[in-house]
Amino acid sequence: MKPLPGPFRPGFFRSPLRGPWLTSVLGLVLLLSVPVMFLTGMLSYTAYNPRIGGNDITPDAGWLRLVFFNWPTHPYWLYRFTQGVHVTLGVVLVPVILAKLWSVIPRLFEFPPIRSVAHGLERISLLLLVGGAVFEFVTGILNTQYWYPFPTSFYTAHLYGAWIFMSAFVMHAALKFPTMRAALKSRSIKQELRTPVSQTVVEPFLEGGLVSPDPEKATLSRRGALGLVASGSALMLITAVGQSTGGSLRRLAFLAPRGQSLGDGPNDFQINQTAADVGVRASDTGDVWVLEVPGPTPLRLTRSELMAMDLHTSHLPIACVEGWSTGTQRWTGVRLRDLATMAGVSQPHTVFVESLQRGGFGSTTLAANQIDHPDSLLALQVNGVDLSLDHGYPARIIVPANPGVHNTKWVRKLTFAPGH
Ligand SMILES: Nc1nc2c(c(=O)[nH]1)N[C@H]1C(S)=C(S)[C@@H](COP(=O)(O)O)O[C@H]1N2
Ligand SMILES: [Mo]
Repeated sequence: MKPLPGPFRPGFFRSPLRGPWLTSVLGLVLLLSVPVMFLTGMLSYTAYNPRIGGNDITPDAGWLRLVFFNWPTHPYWLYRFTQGVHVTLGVVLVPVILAKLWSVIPRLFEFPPIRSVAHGLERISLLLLVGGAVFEFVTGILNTQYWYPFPTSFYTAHLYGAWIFMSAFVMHAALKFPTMRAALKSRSIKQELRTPVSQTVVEPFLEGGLVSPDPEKATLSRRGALGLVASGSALMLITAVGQSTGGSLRRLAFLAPRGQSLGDGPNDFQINQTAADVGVRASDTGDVWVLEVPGPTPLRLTRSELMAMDLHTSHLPIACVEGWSTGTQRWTGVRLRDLATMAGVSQPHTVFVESLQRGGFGSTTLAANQIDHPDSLLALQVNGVDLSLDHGYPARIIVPANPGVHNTKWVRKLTFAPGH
């Protein structure tokens, strides 16, 4: 028989580091972190409160959204935290995923590709595992970079992809757990982290295993390989995390498109979409603007009438689904619950918020707990001055723990639905 071509030939991949131990160390990191990605990702769907109004961004997904409760308003930094973890951890795991794929690449070229029914099923599950992982990381990172080259809704694609990835992940983890345990016990990590390249030897060869039948001499120790992955992840961490945490790390967040500071003025913090981006004209926000609040006592309030009302100040961040946060700003405005009372709606069930912007993110529905919170405002000012047009002048929503996208800018109408 002719020898198999290229990578299909056993012995084509010759790294002496490749073997069950290294794969298992990387596998353990993913075993601990991928469930955190899944949990924080699912919480993001809950945070949109899809059960009320038109908030559902993944219609038809049914129970796949795993939404069991309305999103809380305490602690006020909740969404900043869960979404910051989701996006930052996602970026930090990229080097680990790449290393894990490198460590098992000979498997891709197994020959014959399918040896039995059981082997065929295992190969399909690996296709879903690797395909699912690559799909989730690629779509997630493209989304944080505001680049949408995919034909369908990001939210729907990322949600369905997550289920495919997680199903294959759970199966893979269960099947490989004994192998991983045995491999991790086969050498001590402490010892391995002390072994220089000159003493780095290949793991015992097993027919059909990951170890090369024809290994080269080591040019890198396992310590070096793990160090390379860890430094890659550390680099990703420091160039991403500042977009959520703020502080001095923010200046380093150069991988984050909305991450870095924009200046020191009261309105100088991140803007997601400017008024011009979404077609809101300054002329619609001047003297012609009134806030409409239908109800038993319908209200039509000018901006100066709103400014003359009982004003309240809240210290809250805006936290976007893309992972960045503006940090805490000082917002001043009228409490949503006061507006409901004035319009004659007691204990409102929801409020439908409409913006001068038609379509896009121009409307949202807030839940009863969000309306009731004393820090939930129709904000008129930020950091002691009027909102800038790009931050939502004449008035915008700000609610504790709310995903940024539901803090609607350029509000023109609030419709409170009576409770039961
Ligand atoms: N009307 C309207 N409101 C909006 C948006 C929008 O596009 N249109 N963007 C939302 C999103 S996605 C975020 S993260 C926040 C950002 O607020 P900022 O631009 O003031 O930082 O505004 C929200 N409010
Ligand atoms: Mo956002």
